[in-house]
Amino acid sequence: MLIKKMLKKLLYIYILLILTFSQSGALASNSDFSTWVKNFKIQAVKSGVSKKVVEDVMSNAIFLPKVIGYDRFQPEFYEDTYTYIKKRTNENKVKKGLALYKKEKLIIDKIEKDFLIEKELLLALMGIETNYGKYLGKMDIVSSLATLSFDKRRSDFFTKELIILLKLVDQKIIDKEILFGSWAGAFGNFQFMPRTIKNYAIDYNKNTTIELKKTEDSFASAANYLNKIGWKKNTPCFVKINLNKSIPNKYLNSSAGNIKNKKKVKYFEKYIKNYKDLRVDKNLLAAIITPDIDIIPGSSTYTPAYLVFANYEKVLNWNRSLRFALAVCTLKNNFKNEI
Ligand SMILES: [Ca+2]
Repeated sequence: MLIKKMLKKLLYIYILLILTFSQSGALASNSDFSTWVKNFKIQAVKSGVSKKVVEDVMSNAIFLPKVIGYDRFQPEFYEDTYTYIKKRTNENKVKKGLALYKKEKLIIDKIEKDFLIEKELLLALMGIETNYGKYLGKMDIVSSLATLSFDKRRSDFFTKELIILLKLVDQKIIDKEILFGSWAGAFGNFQFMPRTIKNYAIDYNKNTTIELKKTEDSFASAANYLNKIGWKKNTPCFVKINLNKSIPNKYLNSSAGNIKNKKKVKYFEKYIKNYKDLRVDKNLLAAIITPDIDIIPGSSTYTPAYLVFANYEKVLNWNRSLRFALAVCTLKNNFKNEI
């Protein structure tokens, strides 16, 4: 425990250093950033955004050093699985979700039926993404996306997102005056990135605007997204397992990028101590994940371990983090016993 605390402290110091240096270096990099904006504007116009919208939206974009700090200090990178899940699925989270459900029952039940997505899953995603709309983020999304595009780590990804965002403004699908969200450019109750808005957001109540900060449109858009990417209602997401040490290493997944070596559950029987207690169809295709291996120094290789199914990978599609998907499905299960 002491080592864990020290490690956390070191990480905090590291992040403070990053913020200090990037802020003092901000003046020096300001001209670089302006050059980047200039080039980006040309690229955006070339990809079909009107010149007027490019100028309008990009004229106020600034470099935000703290966004780089957040990018380097995501809890997915340093919190162990047990801590991560516990923090996000506690009793209070369940209580708040139930209160929201009680208030919006009619519309949430209707959306569950229309899109074949469990209300418990929708509540869990909203609870974990924004604490039921409480933390929508106040960051200027254009500047966040511009900062992350200017930064080298995931420049291509964020540049594409920013261009999509400009197109959405250009097509009047999104109002540029309301572009405030998370440091990573995500927006609304369910933290949609621009590409997600473009592909899956819908005007469910047909009042001609997509309102991702309101219940009707945001729940329906999230349900539509899950339905389209292939979430299957009433099939499992994951189960916890106790592994035998005889399990070959190749079956242990610890990267959310590529879940490998899937087999039918029954294939893994000899490697799972609690196999007989698993209440899932033993013919389902599954993979094994051991999320703490690469992140927590000295973590035991075999715990915690989970069998994950097709639905789990759909949640990874939403947010590529092994812990995020485990937390979402855990909270969903916690609701299951209450609703
Ligand atoms: Ca609407």
